[in-house]
Amino acid sequence: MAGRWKNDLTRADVTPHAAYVNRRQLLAGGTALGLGAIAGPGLAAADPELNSWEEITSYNNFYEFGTGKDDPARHAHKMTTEPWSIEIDGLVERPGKYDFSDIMPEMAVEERIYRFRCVEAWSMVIPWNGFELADLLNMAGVKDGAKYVAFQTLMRPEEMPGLRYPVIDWPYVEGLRLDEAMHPLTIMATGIYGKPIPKQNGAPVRLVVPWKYGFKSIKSIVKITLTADEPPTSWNKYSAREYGFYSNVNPTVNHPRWSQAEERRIGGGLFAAKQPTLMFNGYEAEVAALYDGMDLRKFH
Ligand SMILES: Nc1nc2c(c(=O)[nH]1)N[C@H]1C(S)=C(S)[C@@H](COP(=O)(O)O)O[C@H]1N2
Ligand SMILES: [Mo]
Repeated sequence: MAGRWKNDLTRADVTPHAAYVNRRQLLAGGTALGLGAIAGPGLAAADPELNSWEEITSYNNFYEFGTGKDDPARHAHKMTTEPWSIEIDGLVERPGKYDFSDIMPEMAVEERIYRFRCVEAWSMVIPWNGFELADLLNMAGVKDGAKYVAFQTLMRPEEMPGLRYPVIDWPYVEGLRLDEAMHPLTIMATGIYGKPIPKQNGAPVRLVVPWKYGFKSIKSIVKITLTADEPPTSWNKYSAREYGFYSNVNPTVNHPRWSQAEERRIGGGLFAAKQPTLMFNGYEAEVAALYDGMDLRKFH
């Protein structure tokens, strides 16, 4: 299984406009963290299982722009993303407002081809560009006593028509345990297919945690707070029974209203068979140790 996935997810060549600092790819199974699967340019044709630019940028969840899958693509252009800053505060050595244009030169941007699994049981394979969240947190300096990381999305009603509807308690907030945040698979994505990340996907910078359900991967981040206690998260506040703080992809723990055993791959076509959902979305070898001894049903 690991071998199959490795091959499926390796895109042997990149689009011509792509320029990467380096092209480490972190895939499920068999690939050593950080070292493996450096695909040289010009090896083979594009992997057919990679979702297309069109699919990735036209079927979205970004409720600040509306709850329809096409609302983000229709409305996100209204969001101003320049200038952009991220306030980093709480238990850090160097709190402050970090300008995005000052952060970027300090970060090593690389391509990460990840499976992406929404809690609604659809999935994609996305070639992100981004940097490790750990590098950003280390830039701010994590203080002893910090155990969690809280994230917040931009809340600007003039530019975000979905904020008129109290679907969730705005602003959108998310959180990770510090060890999850520091894990090398956890990235801040700034691009897709070597291009700047489109606004509907969370420009200019959004979280991507590939072993968790998609809603953990909070978009258009303006604030990061290091805390001692577990921070509130939007979907957990909405319904704690349905959406836990952890929300690790787990085919054996169903959503109260639907099964999580299988998923529909976007772009697979109307009659395509659903595919089995993988434990930790296929990243079990890399992340299972984070949850040693935890009851994954209780901490869902
Ligand atoms: N701020 C914010 N972040 C968000 C969401 C949202 O509505 N608002 N939706 C989440 C959900 S449910 C999913 S599945 C992913 C979708 O990311 P994508 O549109 O890039 O595929 O973003 C997540 N991050
Ligand atoms: Mo989602």
